[in-house]
Amino acid sequence: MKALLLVDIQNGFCPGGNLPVPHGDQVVPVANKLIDSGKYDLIVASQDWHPPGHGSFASSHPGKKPFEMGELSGKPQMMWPDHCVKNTLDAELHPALKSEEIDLIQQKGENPLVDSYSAFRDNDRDASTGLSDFLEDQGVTELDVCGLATDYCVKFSALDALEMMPGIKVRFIEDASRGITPEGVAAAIDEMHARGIEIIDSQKALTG
Ligand code: VGL
Ligand code: ZN
Repeated sequence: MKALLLVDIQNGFCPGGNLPVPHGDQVVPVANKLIDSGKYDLIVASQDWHPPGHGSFASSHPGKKPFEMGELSGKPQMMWPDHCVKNTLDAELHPALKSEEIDLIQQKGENPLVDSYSAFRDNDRDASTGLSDFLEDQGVTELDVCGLATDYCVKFSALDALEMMPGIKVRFIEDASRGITPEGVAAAIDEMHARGIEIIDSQKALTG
């Protein structure tokens, strides 16, 4: 069983959103091609889904500005702009994404006291979302991962997939992903590659 994981392709991470990833919307047509390809038995998407006043928001920490480091529950935490507040337009999947074809939407980031970059578990590696159990129950042995943002949620999701589902083959689809900073993207790709994730482009995913 082969699955596609579309990470956080939400308005909030696209131009015009509250935490825009440069050219984030450019992943949408590529993701749609992958969705329509017939190559995947299962398509899942993650959705960053924060309560108002989430502890990862700079606005929840007096004196802190977005993109500074701060602390959350005693641990270092990047201070983000308010983003992807649940039940707002910012948190909705991009309207052009073919979401009718998505089999499961995994929400994450609801606990105000811990951030959750990965679709599989929170940043403390404590609470599992249940996505790894779901994929294992479905018999998934190959997982292609792409979306937003390469240097945060995509990277942590891909690494957790590898770690939490022993034996699974994980590939990262580079041109179906965008990151927050170029240095962050380069480091994320190096780290994924070093851990055994194959770095591919969508052409390979569609044909190979
Ligand atoms: C993300 C920062 C904060 C992401 C989510 O989807 O990469 N980044 N929340
Ligand atoms: Zn978030």
